[in-house]
Amino acid sequence: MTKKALITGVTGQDGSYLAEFLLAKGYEVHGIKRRASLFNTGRVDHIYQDPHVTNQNFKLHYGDLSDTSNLTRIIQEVQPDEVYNLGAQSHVAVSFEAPEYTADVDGIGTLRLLEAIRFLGLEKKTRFYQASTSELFGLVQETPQKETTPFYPRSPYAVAKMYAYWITVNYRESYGMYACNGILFNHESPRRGETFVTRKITRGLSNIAMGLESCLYMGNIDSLRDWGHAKDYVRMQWMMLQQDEAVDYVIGTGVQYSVREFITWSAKELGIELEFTGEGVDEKATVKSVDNAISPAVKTGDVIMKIDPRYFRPAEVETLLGDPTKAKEKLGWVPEITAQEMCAEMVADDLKTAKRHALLKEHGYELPMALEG
Ligand code: NDP
Ligand code: GDR
Repeated sequence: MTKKALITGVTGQDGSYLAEFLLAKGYEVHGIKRRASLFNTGRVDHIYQDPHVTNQNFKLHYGDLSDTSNLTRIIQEVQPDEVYNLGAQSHVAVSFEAPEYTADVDGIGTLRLLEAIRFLGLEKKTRFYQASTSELFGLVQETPQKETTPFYPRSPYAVAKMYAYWITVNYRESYGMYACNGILFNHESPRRGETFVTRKITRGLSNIAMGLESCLYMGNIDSLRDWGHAKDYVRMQWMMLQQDEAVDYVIGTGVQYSVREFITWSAKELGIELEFTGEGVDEKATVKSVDNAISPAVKTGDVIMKIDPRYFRPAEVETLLGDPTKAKEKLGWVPEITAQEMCAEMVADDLKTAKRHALLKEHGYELPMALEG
């Protein structure tokens, strides 16, 4: 029997990689996409199947995590073996701007899915994966963080995800559902949203290399993160639903770097050596040397990174470092791609786009250059 999976957030970074992964495993994959005034399926367009010409095994449904009846109807229609709840307002800084919406979608949205599964009598059939997060650890109580580390959320996003975490545990314990949390540390890729820090850096510096922008404005570059590759992490999401019993796992690499280091690596990939001077809001990065074959628009002495306090958060998570020992020992999961390899892949991809845009600009076409972070 072909297994059926339903993915919320299929148009996002993880959703797109997970859909590819499950299709390759022979699943029939259903995804929930939001109605938007512009196309928002860029990350899954390459796996789109025209219902008029194929026997579809990848199907998209309009829906929203804020809409109970919609979610219930989709689950009833699909009768999924596995539900992956990846949909969320996933930007921590934005959650301070839209706390109520974030609570509704990220917190109550999870309850809506679990309740739909229960209401439809699918609690013994449908396995449930919840996209939990290292942000739960927030103001860290122990380093490195593992499954037993106490939570201390520091943003409306993290507080909403904490509700989602516990309601998932509660439905497992109350109704015997196979429901589990992957507590995932930051993971990135060329498909990462443009306003998350890694992609903001790789895209911004690539644009600077090609003369499309002149300076990257950053927030707290002292921040420390445990960065992995999204491809490694979606494999683990699937593995977590294939066990004899539902168990929560921390997924990280066990290695930590600063945002400043990520800037340094990205610049190096572009043939640029940087010097950081100044402190706090006065810190800046100046070009010490440059290989103009890679970055034709950059000169020695250019200041290409400055701090802009508007990117500081009302409450910051300064440091996160995962201890994935349990996942390694019990599931045999190990990340295959290092943060540096991932950074190189992201820069290569963004540089390709920047070159294309530079060519368009040279020929008189206007480009949208929004760089909010
Ligand atoms: P993205 O922001 O790339 O994707 C989020 C997805 O959720 C998008 O498809 C988005 O749709 C969808 N979405 C947003 N709001 C709603 C809504 N109201 N109803 C239905 N769908 C909605 O996130 P990632 O792929 O990076 O992350 C996947 C999940 O994992 C998220 O829940 C995130 O919070 C969590 N997580 C992510 C980590 C990371 O480092 N990437 C680490 C730990 C947890 P649209 O495309 O239309 O915007
Ligand atoms: P995070 O990711 O908040 O950890 O949440 P993000 O990449 O946004 O920030 C990481 C760290 O970098 C600092 N930072 C900046 N961040 C952004 N976005 N823009 C900037 O200009 C900037 N300058 C410095 C931040 O302050 C922060 O400390 C991500 C999301 O994917 C969540 O959904 C997920 O749950 C967690 O990772 C694990």
